Amino acid sequence: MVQELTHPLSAETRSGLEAFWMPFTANRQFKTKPRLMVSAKDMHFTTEDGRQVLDGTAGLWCVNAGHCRPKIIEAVTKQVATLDFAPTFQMGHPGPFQLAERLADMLPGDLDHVFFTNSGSEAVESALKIAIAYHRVCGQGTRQRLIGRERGYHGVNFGGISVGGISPVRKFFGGLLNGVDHLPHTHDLEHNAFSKGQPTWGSHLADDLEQIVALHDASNIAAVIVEPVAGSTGVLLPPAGYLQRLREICDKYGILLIFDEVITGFGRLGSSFAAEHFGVIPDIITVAKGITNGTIPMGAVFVRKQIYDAFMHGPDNAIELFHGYTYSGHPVACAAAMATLDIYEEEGLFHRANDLASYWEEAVHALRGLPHVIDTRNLGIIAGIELEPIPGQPSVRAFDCFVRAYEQGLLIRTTGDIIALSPPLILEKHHIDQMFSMLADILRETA
Ligand code: PXG
Ligand code: PLP
Repeated sequence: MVQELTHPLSAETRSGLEAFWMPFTANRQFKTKPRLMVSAKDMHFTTEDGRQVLDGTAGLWCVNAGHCRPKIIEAVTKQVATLDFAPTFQMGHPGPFQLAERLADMLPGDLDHVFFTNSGSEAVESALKIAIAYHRVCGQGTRQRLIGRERGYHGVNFGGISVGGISPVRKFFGGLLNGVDHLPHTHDLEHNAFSKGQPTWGSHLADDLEQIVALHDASNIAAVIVEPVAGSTGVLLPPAGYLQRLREICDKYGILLIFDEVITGFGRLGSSFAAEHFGVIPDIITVAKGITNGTIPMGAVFVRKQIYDAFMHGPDNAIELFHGYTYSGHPVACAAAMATLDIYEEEGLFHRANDLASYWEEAVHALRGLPHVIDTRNLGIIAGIELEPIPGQPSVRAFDCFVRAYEQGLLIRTTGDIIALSPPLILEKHHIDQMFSMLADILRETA
C-alpha cells in the first residue's frame, strides 16, 4: 500500500515548508509564497491548486521527451522490482554495459567509452580528473592546469566551480582549485544583439587561449572546458567559428578539449550532441539531465578511444582509474536511460527539434520591440530573452516576469535579467504560439 505523506504540504497554510533547505532558491521568499507542482504529463505541470502550467523549461533543461512517459515509467518500475542495486566496483550487471554500447553508437568521432555518474556536477569532476590523469599516464604529469571560461557553469562541486565563471559562486566559496585560468565569455550585445542563431562577431575571443599557453606553457596545461552553448548563465551562444578555433589551438598544443553538454546533449540543438551540430569533436563530453529525461538522476562522461586506451596498461589486476561512485551505472538509472533513448529514437525527437527550430526562431524574435527587451537570441530549441535591468535592482524585473508567468500558467527560467526557454522537444507549434503570446503579454504588463 502506498503510504500517504504524514505531513501534507499546503501552499495555502504554508505548513511543512521549513525543513527543506532549497537549492539555488530565495528560501524565505519562496516559503512565504510557495509554488508547488504535484503532477506532470507531457508538456504540462499541475500545481497544488489544480492549475495547468505549460513547461517552458523542460523542468530544468532535462525533460526532453516530456513528462511521465509510460515507457520510462514501465522500464523503471520493472527494473526496480528485478534488480534494485548491484555494485559496479569489481562487479557488474547488464544495464551500464548495454547503455554504454548504445551511447557509443550515438557519439561522434572516436568518442566511444562511457564513465557513469549521477549528475552533471559529478560528470564534470570526473572529466577533469580523467583529463589530468590521462596526461600523467601518457608521461606528461606536469599537465595539470585547467582552463574554463567566464560565465561558464559546470555544476557545483569544487572542480566545477573552479573552472566555472560565476562571480557570486566564486566569491562565497574561496579555496578553489589552484592552477585554473579563464577564457573571456563570448556574450557581447554591442556587436551581436538580436542574432538569429550563432552570432557572427567574436570567433577571435578563442585566441586568448594562445595567450594563456604563452604564459604557462602547454606542458603545464591539461584541458579546456566550455559549454558549447552556455545555458544557465543566460543562453550565451558561441560565435561562428569560435569552437573550431578552440579545437585548433587545443590540437596545436596537445590540450584536451572538454565540451560540457549537460544542457546541449540529447536533442536540444536538433542533434544528438552539440559537437555534431557545430561539427567540432571534443576529446571528452559531459552529459546528464536529458540522458534519463530527468526521471532518475544520471550523468556520464564520454571519452575518445585513445584516452581510455591510454589507461589500459600495467598488470591486468591493477585498477586503472582510482575514481567512481557507488551509483555509477545504477540499474534503475540505466533502465530509465534505455527507455528514454527508445523514445528519442522512435519519435525522432532530435529531428523534430531541428524541424521546429526555424518556427521557434521566428517566435523568439517576434518579442523584439516589446518593453525592456534588449536582446532575443536562439539556437535549436533554446531561447534567451534579455531584459534591461531596473537601475540598482538587478534581476528583479526578470524574476517578476517569472512569478507572473507561473501565475498565468507558464514555467520560464530566469538568471539575472535573462529569461531562458528550453521546452520539452515533444512540443507542437501551438505550444510555441501559446508560450510566446503569454510571454509577450507578461512583458507588456511588467514595470
Ligand atoms: N554543467 C552544465 C553545463 C550544466 O548546465 C551542470 C554541469 C551540473 O549538473 P547537475 O546535474 O549537477 O545540476 C549543469 C546544470 C538553470 C540550471 O537554471 C542549469 C543547471 C542546473 C540547474 C539550473 O539554467 N545546469
Ligand atoms: N539515436 C537517437 C536516440 C535519436 O533520437 C535519433 C534521432 O532522433 C537518432 C539516433 C538518429 O539520428 P540521425 O538519424 O541523425 O543519425
